[in-house]
Amino acid sequence: PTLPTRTCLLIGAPVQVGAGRLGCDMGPSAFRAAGLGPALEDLGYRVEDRGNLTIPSAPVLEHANPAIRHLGEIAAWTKALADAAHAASREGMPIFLGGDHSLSAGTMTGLSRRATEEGRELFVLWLDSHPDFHTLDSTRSGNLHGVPMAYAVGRPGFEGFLPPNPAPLKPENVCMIGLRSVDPAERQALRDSKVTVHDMRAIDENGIATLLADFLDKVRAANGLLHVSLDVDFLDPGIAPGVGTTVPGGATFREAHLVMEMLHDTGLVASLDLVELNPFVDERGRTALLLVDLVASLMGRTVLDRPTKSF
Ligand code: B3U
Ligand code: MN
Ligand code: MN
Repeated sequence: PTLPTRTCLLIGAPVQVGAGRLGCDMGPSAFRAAGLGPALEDLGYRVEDRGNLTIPSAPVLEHANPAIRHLGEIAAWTKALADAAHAASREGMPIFLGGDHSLSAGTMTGLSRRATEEGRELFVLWLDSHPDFHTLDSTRSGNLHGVPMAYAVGRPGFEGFLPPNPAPLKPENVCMIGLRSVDPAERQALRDSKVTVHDMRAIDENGIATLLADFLDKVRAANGLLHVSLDVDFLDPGIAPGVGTTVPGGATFREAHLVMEMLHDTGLVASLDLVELNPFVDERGRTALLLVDLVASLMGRTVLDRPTKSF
């Protein structure tokens, strides 16, 4: 099968205050400089670069948890991104160029609204070393890139942030692969939720293809809309140093490409977040270039011709 659309929409989201260090605001520029647009055009897609989103000057929002930082600004980004994702998802395949992972609170909200309107369900493949499953009450760092999944699935504790999503993502439609840095409060919350979680041990024991194929079967059976959220720290820091929170023992080059190739074969991917790229700590653009190659695999680049179904 081919992807449902032949138009890719590049949408920059230079949000950086959700992360613990500055620099993710340069991510959208780095993806462009690394040749993301031309790589997609080489594969036959029409590419529309919509430039970068901006937010109006945000109100200061207070919270009982004194660790929380930049709540008003992230609320403004979440709203802007939800609207952008909702609108873009009917025009083509949006690719969100982050920006830190707080942006996914917005993209998942907008996409689940779209899915509901179409009478379908949103599914999310979360490729990350972290689950980002904190609520505003449980986060210790106060960095809001640690909360987007909790917001998207409608966990309580976001009162005063934004109105709850009327059509939240179902936890049972979420699959996390690559986990290796999980805080105690997140671990407990994941245990109590229906989110599918695969840590690095699960990858080592089963192979990443088996874990992914099980999830993709579920998405296909439900005729779901699939969103992929790719945090750079899913990858091993040895191949992807351009991220503020490197965690050792991540996905290898070959595992990452295989995931992307399998996703392409399904034809189910409707939208993509590329998050946490920090060009300030990268080495001569190598992480941005690797991500461009991974997106090319996701969008159909192959080494040789293949029979249509490969797993
Ligand atoms: N769970 C920790 C660490 C973290 C989450 N996401 C990233 N780091 N990138 C926290 O700060 O919430
Ligand atoms: Mn993340
Ligand atoms: Mn992460």
